[in-house]
Amino acid sequence: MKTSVCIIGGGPSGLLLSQLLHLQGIDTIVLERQSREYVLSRIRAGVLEHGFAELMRQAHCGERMDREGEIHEGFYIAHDGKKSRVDLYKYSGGNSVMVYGQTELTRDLYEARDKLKGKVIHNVEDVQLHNLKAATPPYVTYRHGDEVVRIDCDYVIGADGFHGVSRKSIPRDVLKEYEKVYPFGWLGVLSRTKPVSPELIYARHERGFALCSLRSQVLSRYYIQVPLTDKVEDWSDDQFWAELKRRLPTEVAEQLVTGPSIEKSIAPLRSYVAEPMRYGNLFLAGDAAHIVPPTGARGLNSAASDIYYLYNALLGHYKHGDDAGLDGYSAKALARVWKAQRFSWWMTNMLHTYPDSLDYDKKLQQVEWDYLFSSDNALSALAENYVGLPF
Ligand code: RFL
Ligand code: PHB
Repeated sequence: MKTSVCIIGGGPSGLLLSQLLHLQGIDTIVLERQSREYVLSRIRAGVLEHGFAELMRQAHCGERMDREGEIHEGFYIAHDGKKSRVDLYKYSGGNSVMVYGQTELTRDLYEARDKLKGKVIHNVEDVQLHNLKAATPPYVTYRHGDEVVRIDCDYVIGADGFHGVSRKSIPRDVLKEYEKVYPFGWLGVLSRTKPVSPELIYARHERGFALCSLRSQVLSRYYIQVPLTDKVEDWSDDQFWAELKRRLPTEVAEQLVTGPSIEKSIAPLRSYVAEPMRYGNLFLAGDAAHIVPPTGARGLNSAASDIYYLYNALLGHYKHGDDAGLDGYSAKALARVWKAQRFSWWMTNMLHTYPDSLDYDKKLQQVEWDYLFSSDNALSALAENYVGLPF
């Protein structure tokens, strides 16, 4: 087989890039290790930056998002038994975020790819990247049952998530990795219940962080901070709801509608960046190159900004014979990625309880609140990062 751009990974990054390029007449093949059903069963992000929502529209995938997604102009931070609102609209100069689940967004991207007869190949095994830095063009091989298939291409895009093969294809002495592992995870529950609040609540509590989020007015998503040693089986639904209530202000806890969980999982928290994001004709995008703890809702949004840069760089190459975008991709993407890292680290530190924190650290956390809610400038810094820095 032959294509212009071979994309490894059929998650949101890979699908969005393939859809945008297809609309410009640039041929792609997407290779996905899992089945479509599996990809669509993963419950992940819920908050999209306004710039990402715009990119979905540009990809002709925004119709259902605009109909069913919710525009949020603020969220709450709860601490010391009370909650304070962050007015995103006011403090970001008129911007907002879109609350729309990653599962739905991925479904929309798959449907759009089907409509245009885009080539997305599922259940591929043993993907290998070849000739990434050779004088001859690169190619990708994979196994489908007993058959080994070869795809010749101009460029390979590694959009295969944190555990993918693309980043691992870059020699160790070329790649510089930056990593921080947090000593806790998030236990998440999805339930068919009315959300406790129309806007998200990020709650700091000495027992640990909690988050009240939502997917719609009938579908709630809640998280609590748990030790890394906890297993999902350790937490019955009743135990989860009881612990969540303990960490919320009383007026919120009293309003909480509980019900059976329809999904329950634990995600460890990690910050990670791989540099550079280009190796020869391989370009990394999204979770394949960087991970943030979910506290600042930046992960999927950072993936989207990579795709924005990559899409424009590939357009430059194919439409105008101009490689400046491709040559500058890694530096440009990383500059924004590191800002998202900083913001996610700051939100995580501000809101979580650390097992070994000093009294000194606790005092600093306390003064962080006092400062945040007493300074318009501090609120503006929070708001402009949360709605998304410009691409
Ligand atoms: P994905 O979604 O991991 O997709 C990669 C795809 O590549 C496939 N793959 C391979 N395919 C072929 N060959 C191989 N060798 C392969 N290896 C892997 C995988 O099967 C998969 O389908 O990466 P992508 O597309 O870069 O998207 C990134 C986002 O998924 C991620 O950043 C977000 O989910 C992070 N995140 C959040 N981001 C936000 O912007 N806002 C949020 O509110 C938010 N909440 C979250 C989150 C992540 C969470 N978890 C579970 C880590 C909440 C949680 C709990
Ligand atoms: C979610 O709804 O899954 C969600 C929302 C905001 C976050 C993280 C996760 O910061």
